[in-house]
Amino acid sequence: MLKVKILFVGPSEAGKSVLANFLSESTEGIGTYIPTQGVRILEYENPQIGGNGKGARCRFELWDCGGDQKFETCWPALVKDAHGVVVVFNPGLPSHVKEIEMWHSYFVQQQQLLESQCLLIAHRKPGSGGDPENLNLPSPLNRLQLGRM
Ligand SMILES: Nc1nc2c(ncn2[C@@H]2O[C@H](COP(=O)(O)OP(=O)(O)OP(=O)(O)O)[C@@H](O)[C@H]2O)c(=O)[nH]1
Ligand SMILES: [Mg+2]
Repeated sequence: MLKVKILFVGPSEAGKSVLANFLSESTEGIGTYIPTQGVRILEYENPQIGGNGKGARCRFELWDCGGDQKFETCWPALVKDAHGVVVVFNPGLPSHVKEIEMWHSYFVQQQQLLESQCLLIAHRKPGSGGDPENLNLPSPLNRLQLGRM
């Protein structure tokens, strides 16, 4: 079976755990903020991706990483053998927009991952400002695929 390791990284409180729970259909929903300590690994199987419907299956590991930089010593272990990196941030917070350069630099550029292996997600929480349509990201972030939610 095809195995895919995807990292969710980015600033604290960006919504990484909420998105990872949603994708893995975990029953944990939106609620009180519980900072991720180091990493949580969520697994799920998708029978459609990577196959022709004849039984080929894909097993995803979502590595939901804590955004606190005190976990930096764990980063080499987290990024090992990753196939893709999703950088989640809140476009309404200038500090987040600044911080994602660091996340991209360590988790993508320094690992020699391709730009096509990285996805930025501008995750706007209800009530927070910022217009994700008018994001002016500096190079090389402006060349990456950007998802808005
Ligand atoms: N209402 C609402 N709340 C959200 C949404 N996304 C995230 N939140 C809230 O924002 C807070 C932080 O979300 P998390 O997903 O835990 O943030 P995180 O990026 O995993 O943070 P760290 O683990 O510290 O890196 C939580 O209280 C969530 O419930 C959303 O789309 N809507
Ligand atoms: Mg988290």
